[in-house]
Parts: sequence; structure tokens; C-alpha cells
Amino acid sequence: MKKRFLVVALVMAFVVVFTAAVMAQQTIRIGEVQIIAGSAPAGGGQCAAFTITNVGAIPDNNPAGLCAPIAVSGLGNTTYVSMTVAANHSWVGDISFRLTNPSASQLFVMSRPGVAGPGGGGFGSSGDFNQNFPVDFWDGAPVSAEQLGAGLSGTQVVCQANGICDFFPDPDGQPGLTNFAGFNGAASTGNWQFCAIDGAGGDTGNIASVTLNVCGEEPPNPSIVVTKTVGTDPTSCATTSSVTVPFGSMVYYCYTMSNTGNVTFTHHTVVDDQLGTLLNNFPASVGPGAGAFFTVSAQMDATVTNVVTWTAWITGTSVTTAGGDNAQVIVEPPTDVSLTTFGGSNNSLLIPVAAMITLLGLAGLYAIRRRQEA
Ligand SMILES: [Ca+2]
Ligand SMILES: [Ca+2]
Ligand SMILES: [Ca+2]
Repeated sequence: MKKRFLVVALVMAFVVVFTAAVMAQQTIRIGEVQIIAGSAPAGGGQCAAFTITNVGAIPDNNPAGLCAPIAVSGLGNTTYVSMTVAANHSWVGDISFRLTNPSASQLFVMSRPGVAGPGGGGFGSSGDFNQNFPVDFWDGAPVSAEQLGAGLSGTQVVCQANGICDFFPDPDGQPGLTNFAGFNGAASTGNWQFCAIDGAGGDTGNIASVTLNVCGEEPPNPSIVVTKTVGTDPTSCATTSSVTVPFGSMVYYCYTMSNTGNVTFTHHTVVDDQLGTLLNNFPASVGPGAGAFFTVSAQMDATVTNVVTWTAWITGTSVTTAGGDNAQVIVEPPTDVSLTTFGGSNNSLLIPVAAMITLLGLAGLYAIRRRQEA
């Protein structure tokens, strides 16, 4: 009989201790996830034109050439480039155009049309450039830049005379890239450099304007800012990260995520080091500039600091990021530690503890009586 009672007493003691241990912060309810509206530029594709004008005279028969920067910004990594040049010159076969991107990759778009290769003999195409008839260079154009001015007389103007105004790049043996697509994938932001080089003495000219048409795409930049707050108002997301409350009070934690990157997150996992996993692979679309929040209510009987980690990602991809924050609840100790104070309206969760302790006491008394009877 003694043994059986001992087991009962041990179980009861365990229940009392366990109940007290989990009562430091009783999770009552996890609120619904709410989306915060907002918008910011996403990392999609976009294009823009960048023009320089009155570029200057091309030094005659000088390999240094006339060079000028073209500032490009706001497009991310390059996905497309084309170039339009408005020039004046009396012998196009003297001229080469070279384009260099911000990371120093270069493309000879045109290299002395009609002169075979660098250092080749002859004088090339004798036609003229006129700024009123600009020429376009782009990958996929119907005619090679090496054919620019081919067949024209020495006084005819390229594009005006034959209607051939579009050319694909042809470095004709010059070092570097072979087409505009060679720039793709590299950062477009920064100074590109355009150079016009005159490779033979005699005829001269200038560059009126150059336009770069650039398309780009921002690389994915997953980024979030996580804020954890706590307060006592059940109807709003608190603005404070620390709160002091009476023993046994209900508090309301608010977990907020702000999307500060350029991707749209689709799923979320939120783990609180004290309250456990609050959201697990939760589906919610949160775009750039938008956000999400939810609240969790908990009844407090001890001071505690919670640390949250919010992980957001795009399902099916490797795009993921995480952020964290903490919040503190300071619990004022009860003014009277006797059992009689546990019955207050704010302390309803402590009633089971009092009941357990009372039961344990009664059981003890019962055991003592049985021992005396034995
Ligand atoms: Ca050539
Ligand atoms: Ca000429
Ligand atoms: Ca010349």
C-alpha cells in the first residue's frame, strides 16, 4: 500500500512541477497573417536609351581616337545593347567604332569598312557619313558593318544614298567581343565608353551624337526586415519592443516582416525561441515593398525575452532570406505569494496549480493516516 501511494504522490508532484514550468508563457492563440500593402520596383526586365551629343572631332589618323563616356544606370545586368551613331566624315573607310562596357569588355562594332583586317592595305569605302542620316548597329541587322558604304561613290552618304542604315557588328579581326550579346550578363550600370578612331590621314570628321539602347534585369535581391513588438492591446500590433505587466497578464506579441528586396516571397516560416514554430511553410504572397504581420497572445507569469527568426522564400527556387528581432516582457512579481492570491481574475491559469498542490497535501494526509492505521 505504501508503494502504491508513493507512485501516486510522485505522479502528482511531476504534474505540479510540469504545469509550473510551462506556465511561464502560455500560448493562447496565433492570430491570422495579415498582408501589409505596398510596392517597390521588382527585378524585372526594362530598357532605356542613353544619348551623348556634340561628342567632338575625331583626331585624324590617330589610334587614340575620340572617346567619350556614356553613363548608364537603373537597369541591372545587361540583357541587350544596340547603338546608333550620327557622324560627319568624308571617308567612312578611315573609321572604326569601339564600345566598352563598365567592366572593360570591348566590342569593335565597326573596323575600317572595306579595309581587310587590322593593318590591311587599301583605303576602304570612300563614301561619307552625314549626321542627318544616322546608322544603327544591332545584332541581327541584315548587313555587316564591314559592308558599310560598300558600292557608294566618294561623295555619297551612307544610308541616304542606298537606304542601307542597319548593320550588325563586325570587328574584322580586332580583339574583343564579336557582337553586342557578348555584353549580356554583366552589370550595365556605370560609364560605357564610345570611341571613334580614324586610321588614315587625309579625310576628317566628327561625332554629333551616340545613343546606346540598353536593356537590363536586376539580379534577385531577397531581403527582409523583421520586427517583433509586444503590448497589451489585443486589437492592434504593438509599437513597443518591451512591456512591463502585472503577474498573470495577457500580452500580445506582434511579428512583422517588411519586404525590402526586389522579389515576391511566397512562403514563410516563423520560429520563436520561446513559443516554438508559429508559421511553418505558410503560403502568403508578399511583393517588394509590401509586408505581413500576425499576433500571438500569451499569458505571462515570468519575465522573458523572446527571439524570433522569420524565414521567407520563393517556393521552388533557391531564393531565400531571413531576419530576426526580439521583444521582452517584464513581469512584476505578485504582491502576495500565498495561495490565496492565486484566485484573482488575471490568474485563472494558476488555479490548476493550487488544486494540484491541495490534492497532493490531502494525499499526504491520507498516507499518514494509513501508515498510522497499519
Ligand atoms: Ca575592315
Ligand atoms: Ca568621301
Ligand atoms: Ca582620316
